[in-house]
Amino acid sequence: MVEPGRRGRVVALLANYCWVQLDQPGPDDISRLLCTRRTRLGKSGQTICVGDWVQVDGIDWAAGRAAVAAVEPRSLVLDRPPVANLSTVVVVVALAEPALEPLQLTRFLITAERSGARVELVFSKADLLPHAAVEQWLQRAAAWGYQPLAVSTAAGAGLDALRQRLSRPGLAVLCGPSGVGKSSLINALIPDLGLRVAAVSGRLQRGRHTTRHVELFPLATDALLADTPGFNRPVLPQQPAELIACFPELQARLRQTSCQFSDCQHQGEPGCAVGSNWDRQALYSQCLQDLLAQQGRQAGGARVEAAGLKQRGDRLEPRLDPRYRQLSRRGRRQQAAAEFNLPDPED
Ligand SMILES: Nc1nc2c(ncn2[C@@H]2O[C@H](COP(=O)(O)OP(=O)(O)OP(=O)(O)O)[C@@H](O)[C@H]2O)c(=O)[nH]1
Ligand SMILES: [Mg+2]
Ligand SMILES: [Zn+2]
Repeated sequence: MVEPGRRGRVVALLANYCWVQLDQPGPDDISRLLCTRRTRLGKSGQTICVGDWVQVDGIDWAAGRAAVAAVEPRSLVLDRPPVANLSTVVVVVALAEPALEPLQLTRFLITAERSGARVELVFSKADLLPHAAVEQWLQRAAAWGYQPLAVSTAAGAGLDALRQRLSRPGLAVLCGPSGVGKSSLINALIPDLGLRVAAVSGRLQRGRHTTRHVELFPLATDALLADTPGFNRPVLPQQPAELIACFPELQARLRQTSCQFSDCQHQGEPGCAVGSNWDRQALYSQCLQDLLAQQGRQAGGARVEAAGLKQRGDRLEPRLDPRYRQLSRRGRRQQAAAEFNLPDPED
């Protein structure tokens, strides 16, 4: 008998395989299959992402294997960490160890806002700061337009409130720097999971990139949590308008009084409705500068490339035919990291 195809969701991605959790369990209650992907899919350029809804066929129940035959259209997508069909991004930053960097936090919030998903903000390791300092951060972030939570897995604080927020149906993706306690939080919310965690190290108490893959875990009925590898520097959008859309407090001001300049970058220019007396104004300006610098580099790079040249340090060199180009050691490291879905070694 030919086993008909089944629908499921990609819950983890390895180099050439993925784990698919089936909508309906099969014989012997098998609900998870290790799947390759049909070459046809690869040829059509269709990628597979954790969170994807897929059709699998060629099921071998005894071996627990199958192949992904089709990927359903995605609703929301988060680029980094790569997750499809999410409903919430939970930005997690530690109040200490590693120290909270407001610019880094803002970059994570921008990434979260850009995804179009609901955004939650969690301050972890609340046990490491005095109560008043924790309160101060909560109030600051509330003024930005968030309803932040302070949690501590060490003291068991704030976990019930977090569980409640994340238990609604959908997929919530925890993202943030390495070492802030994302895996620890998921361990605290889902007993017996036993995800690997590791102590922060060094003078700056940085994380050690313990989690290496995105993986989905069930928290409640229809509610999934994604653990992801930490990274340090989320990318910015390409255009100032996109950046402006990622600051809720700026949006709130613009809803009250629209700015008289249609292409205003709201940097506190005279006559700008937004003004400059808002908490994240300097952070916003920094992001805007970084974005414009990145635009400049891209434009410069495109001009250099069009001339068949490449930038090497401060010199321009003829570009080699890709067939003859040897990857630098750093290039090889980055390629290996990309293949195995590891964090960018440059982070
Ligand atoms: N003091 C304190 N330490 C915590 C808390 N939560 C986690 N930690 C510690 O922080 C360290 C890093 O935790 P992880 O859960 O591995 O951090 P992560 O965010 O998953 O890190 P990556 O997987 O590298 O992205 C571990 O030593 C944890 O024990 C907390 O609430 N308080
Ligand atoms: Mg982790
Ligand atoms: Zn303005």
